[in-house]
Amino acid sequence: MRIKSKVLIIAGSDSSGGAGIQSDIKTVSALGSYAMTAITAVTSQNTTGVLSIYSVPPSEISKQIEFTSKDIRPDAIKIGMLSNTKVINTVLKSLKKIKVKKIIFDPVMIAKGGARLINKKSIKVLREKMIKKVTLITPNIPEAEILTEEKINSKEDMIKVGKKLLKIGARNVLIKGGHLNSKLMYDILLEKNKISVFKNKKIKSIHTHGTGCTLSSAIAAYYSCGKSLKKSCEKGIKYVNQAITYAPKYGKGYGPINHLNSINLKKKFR
Ligand code: PXL
Repeated sequence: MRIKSKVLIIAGSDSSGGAGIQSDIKTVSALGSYAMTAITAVTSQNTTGVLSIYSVPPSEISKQIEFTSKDIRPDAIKIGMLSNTKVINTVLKSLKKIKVKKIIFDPVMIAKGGARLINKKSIKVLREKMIKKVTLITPNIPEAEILTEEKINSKEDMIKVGKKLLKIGARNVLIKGGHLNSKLMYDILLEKNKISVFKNKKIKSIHTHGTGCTLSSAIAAYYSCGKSLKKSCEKGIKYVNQAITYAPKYGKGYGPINHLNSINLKKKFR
């Protein structure tokens, strides 16, 4: 297979392999692109929860981003876990230097089991700085609520809050509807003058660890290849839905999804 594009992932490591940078690398690779990384934090966790978080020193984060990109220029960047204000400001500074245009930011806040992945002070910096510097933000409902200090109880509320995010500076917003109490899944993309609603059947499963990370990486991979933002979201959602459907059911808690679902191994490699 010819490699389609290059994606730099700036995110935290999940030792259990289902979320974080591990899921990002698998996703980008499974969709045919080349994955590079800048690790922002190292978490020790399994499917039942997060045991500990170690934040990588900011100077090491900027070196990973800048030194790597200077040699192999990313076509797009995916950003995940940024655990504190120093890390956020460091990443912003490096992004300014490397000048990559296509950036997908997943404003990661809380892990599936409830552990905080970002401190409270950082929310303000995300809201006032970070969301303005990226092409797309992909909050789930709780994250969108925290960023806007609004409540979301319906599809209409998702649109209202999405509009508010645009108003406070986000360029494009994909609000993921998985937390809404409804039979169908609504993921809503708000671009400048266009709203797209992606409607899908909700897949009942507890094996959904890392779905957010995976989706934003899939979007970054598609977008890096030249697909439109809307097409990238549509295809990214399909990829995640398949990955949930074929989850391997590992672990005693919220298990991983199947990132490799898109791959067909050649006979000689089986
Ligand atoms: O799903 C959000 C997320 C992001 N990054 C890391 C994580 C998780 C969830 O567990 O571990 C490193």
